[in-house]
Amino acid sequence: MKHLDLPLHLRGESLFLDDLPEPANLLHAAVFTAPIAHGEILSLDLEKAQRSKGTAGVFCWRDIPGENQVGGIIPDEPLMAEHEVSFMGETLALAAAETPALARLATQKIRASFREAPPILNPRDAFALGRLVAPPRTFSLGDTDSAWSLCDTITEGQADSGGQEHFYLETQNALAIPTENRGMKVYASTQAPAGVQRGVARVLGLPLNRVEVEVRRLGGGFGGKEDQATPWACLAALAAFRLQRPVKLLLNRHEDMAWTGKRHPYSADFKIGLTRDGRILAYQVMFYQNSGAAADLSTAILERTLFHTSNSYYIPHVRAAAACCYTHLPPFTAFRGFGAPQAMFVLEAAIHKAAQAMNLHPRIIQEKNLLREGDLFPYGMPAENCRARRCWQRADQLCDFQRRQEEAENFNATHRFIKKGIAIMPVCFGISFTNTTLNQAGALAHVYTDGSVNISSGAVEMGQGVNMKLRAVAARVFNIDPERISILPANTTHVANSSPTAASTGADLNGAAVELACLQILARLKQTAALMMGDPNPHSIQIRAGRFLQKEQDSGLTWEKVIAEAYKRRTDLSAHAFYATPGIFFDRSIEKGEPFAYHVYGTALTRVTVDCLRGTYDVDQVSIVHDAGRSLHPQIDRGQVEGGLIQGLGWMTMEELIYDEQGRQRAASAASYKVPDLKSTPEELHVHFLEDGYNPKAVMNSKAVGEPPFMYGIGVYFAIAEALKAFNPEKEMFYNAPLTPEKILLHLHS
Ligand code: MTE
Ligand code: LUZ
Ligand code: MOS
Repeated sequence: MKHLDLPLHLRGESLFLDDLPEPANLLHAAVFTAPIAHGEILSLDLEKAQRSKGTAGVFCWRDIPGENQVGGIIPDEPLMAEHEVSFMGETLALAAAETPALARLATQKIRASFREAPPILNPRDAFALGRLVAPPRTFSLGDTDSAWSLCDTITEGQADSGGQEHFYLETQNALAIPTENRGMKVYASTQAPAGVQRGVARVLGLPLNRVEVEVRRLGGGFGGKEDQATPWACLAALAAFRLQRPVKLLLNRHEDMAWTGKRHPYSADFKIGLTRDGRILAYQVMFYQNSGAAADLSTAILERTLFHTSNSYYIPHVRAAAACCYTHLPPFTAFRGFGAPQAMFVLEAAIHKAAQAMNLHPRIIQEKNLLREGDLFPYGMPAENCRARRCWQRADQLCDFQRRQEEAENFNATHRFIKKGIAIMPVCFGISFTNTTLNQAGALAHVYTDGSVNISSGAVEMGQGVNMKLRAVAARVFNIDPERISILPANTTHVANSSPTAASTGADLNGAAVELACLQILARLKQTAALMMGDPNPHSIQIRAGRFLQKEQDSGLTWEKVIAEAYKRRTDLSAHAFYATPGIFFDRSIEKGEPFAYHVYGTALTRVTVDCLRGTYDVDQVSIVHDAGRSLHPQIDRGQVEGGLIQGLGWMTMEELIYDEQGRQRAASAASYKVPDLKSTPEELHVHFLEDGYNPKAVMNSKAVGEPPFMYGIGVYFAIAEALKAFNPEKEMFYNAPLTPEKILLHLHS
């Protein structure tokens, strides 16, 4: 099946928010943000700005008619700072003017004074000061304390991972248009249309039915627009509401990089205990999450960290604790993997360190401890339909891990400054929002009298291909050409109360709702066809390639003919349906339950070459065996696996957020923040989908694919670590991502 959106993208014809025709009377907004990370606001003078050329209005928190609050889970985040600044880049005021340049000029005329206070930037410092977003949480399985005495090797250490800029191509932006009777229509670049609707309603003091939010598509979200598109939409809506004129707000790249939230940096302490033959008996870990200055999604992300403490492994005794720590940095937020990559990095570091102590290749330990059917996760859920070992074995079959390791060792024996390393990275990722409530979706299908079909859902297309997948679902139910089906923009007036498109569940949840909606219409069409055939039993009727069959015989009735007849007989050719993932639950009072519909599994082999004089490296090969179930669209899934891997290896090796002591992000431009490019792509990149995958827990036996492949990138860190070990076997490895060439050089030669 072709990916029908691609020709539009390739020709540059796909419409993004900034491409929409601009309404008459449009104003452009710009914001004035805090130049310090922490302190008291002594004064804020908007007067000169208000008189600035072409400026229609300048606003601060006092101009908010509703609540000055955008915190989604915890109400700790003002839309605009009132008396205190808690991160550099926090919005203090907003100007609306005739052009974007004039709006920025107006903000430059705003004067503010502060009583500065020292910022806290490190989560461990914050923890020591008791600056917690919520009480720490602990997941445990077995009896970790008594397990240590049964271990032959116990290894302790620290593992830290840095944040990550989303670097979506389309920066944060929104267009707000006042509607009659003081309502508001907002075009937003958000993964959460209903979240923006709630945010705007809250800030403007309006009921939800007076706020309409529409999203055509995003130029990338990656989690950065799950929560953090809302404030920008609220700011545009605030100015539009006050001035009763359309207002557009578009951040430039530097503003977006400097002011918006990123992946959470984590620091962790671990302790791991193994038997002599490599079985992991006990694992203890404490995660310090750098949450930034407001909760945002931090508590949900921390929860997913805990759920993925043991990744793809069965560990009988686990104690994992974690805390969200407030610092004076822009609130960190969702990013592909949502806290799970941070957890998996720590466990791989622990395994790597233990392997070094035991003089084994980590893969020996990894393989020995892979999950088996029925094994318990630390939250008490058994692994069902477990593919951990199958993916590993298939990858081993395809790549021959032993031979790859020997090749690297042979090479290393004859090369002094160039070293090779291999690593295997197994991944197991739980699918469902961990907040059970969010696992619901609605869909609305219309069949028109010419046989074409429109589908609405809450799903947001952000490049991950969910629209094409929804078309595939509808096309399969109706058995018609997907070209006859269109997916409408997500709109809060078509499908209400939608969850964000996130947690990799976009196709699962919305696809299931679309299937149910289409099935309702199909049942009515079969009934009509039965009447037309004079057959009292619509169950004997099938539809194939746009034709109705009766007991496998072509009836001569086409899709169009039956629709025309159904319309004539006054049959409803529209349907709304609703899907809620069955069977999931979680009890936070005991931290046990079955929060996920199922898990996604996979294994990646990584080979790297490190130049130990220069500290530079090449990723020679990544070979992935991934379980995509019965894919709704294999081409899209391949793109997701490849893209996820590359984004993951960028996080692990080159993307570095650098904050100075004042809390300023020093790498807030494309020139100073390094993201992977074509040259970072492995020379050899193989994606192999596990055979005979099926998955009764998701629509049409498919599997979610969006986030899990990100974590294959972790393998690159440990492949490099193996190469470094070959160069200097005595030196103890450090676990502090990203593993940049600078860090490699310092490690090797200091
Ligand atoms: N792929 C592209 N091209 N662009 C994106 O923004 N976001 C990722 C992933 N793949 C993203 C992407 C994230 S963080 C998630 S949660 C899923 O897509 C969301 O889409 P899905 O649930 O429909 O898979
Ligand atoms: N968002 C969310 C997510 O609200 N809950 C989740 O469990 C989740 N998981 C991954 C990505 N986004
Ligand atoms: Mo993805 S982090 O769930 O938007």
